[in-house]
Order: sequence, then structure tokens, then C-alpha cells
Amino acid sequence: MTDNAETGPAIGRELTFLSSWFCPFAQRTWLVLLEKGVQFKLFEVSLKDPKTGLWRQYEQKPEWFLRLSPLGKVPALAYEEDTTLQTVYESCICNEFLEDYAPPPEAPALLPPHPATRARCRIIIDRFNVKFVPVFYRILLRQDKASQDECAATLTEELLWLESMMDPQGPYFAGEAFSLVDCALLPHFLRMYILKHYRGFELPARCRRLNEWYAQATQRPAVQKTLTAPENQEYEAALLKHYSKYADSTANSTSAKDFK
Ligand SMILES: N[C@@H](CCC(=O)N[C@@H](CS)C(=O)NCC(=O)O)C(=O)O
Repeated sequence: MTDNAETGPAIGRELTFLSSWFCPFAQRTWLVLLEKGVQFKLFEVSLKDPKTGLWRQYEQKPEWFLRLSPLGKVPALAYEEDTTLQTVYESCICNEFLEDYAPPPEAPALLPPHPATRARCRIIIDRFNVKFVPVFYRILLRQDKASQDECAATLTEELLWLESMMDPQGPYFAGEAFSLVDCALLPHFLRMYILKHYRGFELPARCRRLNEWYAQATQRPAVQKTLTAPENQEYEAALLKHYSKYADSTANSTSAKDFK
């Protein structure tokens, strides 16, 4: 069996990474795969119907995709182990899985060794998912100024909280070593210019450590490698176009429905 857009990827012993170029959640897992130096095959999932440009609804998603990713979302990881199909989905769970799948000394650790410090990393990631991510979409989806201002206030509050949780020296979020916290947060920070473009919202200058962290972390080769759009389109311009459907509230993705 070979990879095929209709029938899906061939799953073997090597990890298959189901991704979509525009997805910040898939980018999180892509970063971990690259930082760990794990062997993998990327399979681009077509989440939108190319004819209409609309997102395929759950019932329209191919059977092979739902078998590998039961929630019908990217990212997902799949591989075969002794004829058993192993599947992992949800970005933060994929990332934690990779931490177990590719431990040191072969791959760098992406969580610090101390249990309480590891827990602190997870606390930061969890709050970011629960509080920041929904409002990142909501500020685009909401069409009235009062709601947008409310979202901007929440985003600022969350950014200030993040700033207070950062290791003071850095250069990375949790200290000297690049970690799962950087991988979980960076994709949405890489999309902050979209909020500036559509809603005039930006990372406040007073978040000095966050600004420094962003400048430093985005220099990493793994981060640079993930900034790719199909058909040689310029990445930032292509993403801006993708998010226009959120900004005019016509996106019919699950995130758009969940975060409205
Ligand atoms: N909580 C999920 C969110 C993943 C997600 O929403 N992915 C989007 C693409 S950015 C997706 O696959 N959406 C499918 C759909 O809306 O039908 C995670 O962290 O992996």
C-alpha cells in the first residue's frame, strides 16, 4: 500500500504524522518531532473540500482518517507495532507521547527532570489551552467591537500571566532548555500578526520577557522549518488568507463552532 490522498497514508513502523499546513495544533507536534530528531513521515490531510473551500464536516471525513484520528482532527500520530495499529491524537497528548517514545539519551528531553517543575510546565500549557486559545479564535469570530474589546482584555490578562510564569533568565520559557511549553505556545504566538491585522491586537511591549523569548525561540531551525505553505505561497500571506474566514465569521471548522 502507498500513500494516497483518497485512501490515506500507508502505516508502517515509522511514525506517520497527520498534519495540515495551517494548523497551529499540528505545528506544536511538528516542532516536537523535529526537535527530538525522530524519524517520521508527514501526511498532509485535506480538511477542507477543495471545490467549496469549506471544512469537511465530521460525516464527510474519510473513514481512513477517522480510524487514525477519531475526533477527525489534526494532529495525529500513527504507527504499526507488531501488527497492532497505534494511534495518538490531541496535540498536547501527541507531544507527551513523543517525550515517552523518544527519551534521552537518543533524543533531547523536552521536559525538565524535577517532578514539580514538570508539573509547572503542564500547568502553563493547560491554562494556555483553556484560557488563551479559545479567546484567540473568539476575538476574530466576534463581529461587534464591545466583544472584541472584551476578548482583547482577556488576551492581555493571559499574556501578563504567562510573563509572570516565565523563567526570568530564559532564554526559553522554562529556562535554558527548549521545552514542551515552547512547543505548545509558539504556534499561536506565530499567528499574533493575524490578530494585529484583523483586530489591531498585539503582544504588549511591557511583556518584555515574552517579546525576547519570541525573538529567540523563532530563530530555531525547527521553528523555521515549519513555516511552510503549499504551492510556494508565502507563509504569512497564506495564513492571513486562511484566517480571513474566522475574521468574517464564515469559517465552519470545529474550532469556529466551539469558540464562537
Ligand atoms: N484540541 C485539538 C485541536 C486540534 C484542531 O482543532 N485541529 C483543527 C485544525 S487547526 C482540525 O483538525 N479541525 C478539524 C475540523 O474542524 O473539522 C488539539 O490540540 O490537537
